[in-house]
Amino acid sequence: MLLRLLLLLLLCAGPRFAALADDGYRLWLKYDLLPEGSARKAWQAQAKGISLDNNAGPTLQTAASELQLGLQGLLGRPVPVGAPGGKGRIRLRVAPDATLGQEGYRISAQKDGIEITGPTDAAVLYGCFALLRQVQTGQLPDKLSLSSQPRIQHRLLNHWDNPNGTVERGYAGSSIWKWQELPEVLDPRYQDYARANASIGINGVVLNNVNASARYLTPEYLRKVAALAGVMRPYGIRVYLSVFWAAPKVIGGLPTSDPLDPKVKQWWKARTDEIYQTIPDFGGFLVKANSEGEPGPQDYGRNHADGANMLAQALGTHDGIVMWRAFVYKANSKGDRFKEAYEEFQPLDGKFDPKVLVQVKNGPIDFQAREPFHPLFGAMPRTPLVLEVQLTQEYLGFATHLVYLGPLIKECLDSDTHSQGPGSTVAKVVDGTLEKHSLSGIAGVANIGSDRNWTGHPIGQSNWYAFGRLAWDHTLSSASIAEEWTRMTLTRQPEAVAAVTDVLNKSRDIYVRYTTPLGLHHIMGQTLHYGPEPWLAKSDRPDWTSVYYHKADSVGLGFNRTASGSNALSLYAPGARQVWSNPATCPPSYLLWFHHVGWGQQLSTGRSLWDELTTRYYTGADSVLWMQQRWEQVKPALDARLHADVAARLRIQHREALWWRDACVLYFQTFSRRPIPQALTPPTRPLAEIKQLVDLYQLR
Ligand code: BDP
Repeated sequence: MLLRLLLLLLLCAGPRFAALADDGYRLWLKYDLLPEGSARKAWQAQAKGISLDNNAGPTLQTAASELQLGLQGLLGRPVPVGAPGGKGRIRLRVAPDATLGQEGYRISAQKDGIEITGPTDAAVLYGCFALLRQVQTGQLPDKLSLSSQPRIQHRLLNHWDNPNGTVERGYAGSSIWKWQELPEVLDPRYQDYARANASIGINGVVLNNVNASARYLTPEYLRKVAALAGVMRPYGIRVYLSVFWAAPKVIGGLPTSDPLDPKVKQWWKARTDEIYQTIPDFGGFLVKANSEGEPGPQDYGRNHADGANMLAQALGTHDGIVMWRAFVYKANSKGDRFKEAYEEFQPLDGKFDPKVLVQVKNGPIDFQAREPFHPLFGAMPRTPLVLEVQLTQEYLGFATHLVYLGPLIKECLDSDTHSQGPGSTVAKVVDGTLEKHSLSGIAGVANIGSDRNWTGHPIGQSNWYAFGRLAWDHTLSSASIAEEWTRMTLTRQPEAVAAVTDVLNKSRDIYVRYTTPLGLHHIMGQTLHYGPEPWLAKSDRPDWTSVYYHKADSVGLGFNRTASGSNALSLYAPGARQVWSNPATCPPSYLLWFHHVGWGQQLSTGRSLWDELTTRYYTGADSVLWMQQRWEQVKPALDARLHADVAARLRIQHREALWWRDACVLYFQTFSRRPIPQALTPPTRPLAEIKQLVDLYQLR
């Protein structure tokens, strides 16, 4: 009796993520006991055990143990693995199925139990996590019939982690990779990281920063990378490396890194062969070249295709890919940074090796809170394009502002490039269906660090989650993902689920309102990219200033990208261009991206530009108070510690929303010379005082 009680206690205490009450470590894989009731009973009857083939490989065994772990926690009972079939058992079976691709799964209720099948071990693993999701979100097992396959082939996290443990633009502690301890010490966290990724379908991880160190290609580091690959492998995850273009010079002792030099080619070929000897399922390379001071093929008069193709040839018959980033721009005060990646890459369409994908950020500038979709989408039909989004909130308030990114990612995926007529969405470009590519990919710049809760802001976890779910299936709605995540991670209480998802769904628009309404962009604090600095006029490069982007003057505000301005609009297909080209019909949220609008100009909202701008700054900041109130309402339904943590961060968020509001309203007022609309209370502090705040943050 005592033993049984102990066992039950252990099961209910939760699975492998042994943790304090709720410190966020368990992410969405919490598996706390379901409340007593019909759902728990029904699942208990269906999940008396798990059976699988005797000769199951590591991934299938992992699938079974993950399913066991989850079900035992959720159902509060032992769920043995491996016992023979029988009624009420869950069967895992690998079986060919041409309709499911490589990674798709099918879950079906059979007469004697549930069956999870798929053409590969990884597919069954995804099916197990999908079944757990059903149980966690309160679905019932009867008439269970589910099947799903990923729409995008390579679903990757990009870590911007450095060998010394720092994370570029990381706000959740230091890197989770402990290079100095590898390969001997395998922090248990690596496995927990792998399971979290597998649970949402992420199948690849670029371990290191795009501003890469050459040392990752040394034998010493490859052994460390191999150790991590060993942890990821049973979870269907392959590892990739960002490479430093000048590695042949820096660690190879060659006089050049020219991609057409035979010795350089040979060097990369030898390195690549060595990598595959150490890591047979290595995924491939990510490259940032000739961008922001990084070396690249242009240093030798070659172009991006020359560089990418040389690496693709080095991969040879190995099963790997090259992801070559299109994030490039030169400092040219007269030009428009918006157009630069397009101008460099579009002419190279059709010139890349079949193993190369070009990786393009969601928007043309740099991960701003709202950007129009990047004009390269739809403009390179002969090249598979990887969509890169940023989960770490570099320009979105770090780990202090609550911003759920589902709507941002979705907005980009759903954008219509019109490249092949209406309906040519970014999603269809990226998943390869529009332009008939068999290779496809999507990448999220990770927001993960060594903080106990992984993401610093507890709600940041939802961005990791949403990225994975959308990478798997971009037709899911961001709202349904927010709800699913909330139920799995925070609470099962229906009103609280509704309130939290309401906050999540509106949070991105609120952030845009109090920082960069109406299509303003890149007016944040220099270098650190935190807080407002719209007055920034001097920097190492003109396109790192704010005035370059907002162009405020006595006439109005905004960047004229029409034919009378930089003409960046001409990069879009006519259908897409049309939406934005007329200031009278351009959606207000994109207005200042494309037009210099007079302060007194009446907008479609009925207000003048100045009144609309100020109103949005004010309502944005006020909406943070609304978020706080909504958050207060859910207090009884949430873990107290987690609730308090988010509440405290919301207080910072409100203070800083006021900072943004006052800074921008007062600064732009020096150009508009108009009064703050009567319904709003003017800021009480002078602009000079606010400017000092920025200095404080930037530690200058
Ligand atoms: C910018 C970041 C910089 C990155 C760069 C990139 O500020 O740290 O290295 O993007 O994506 O947003 O390469």
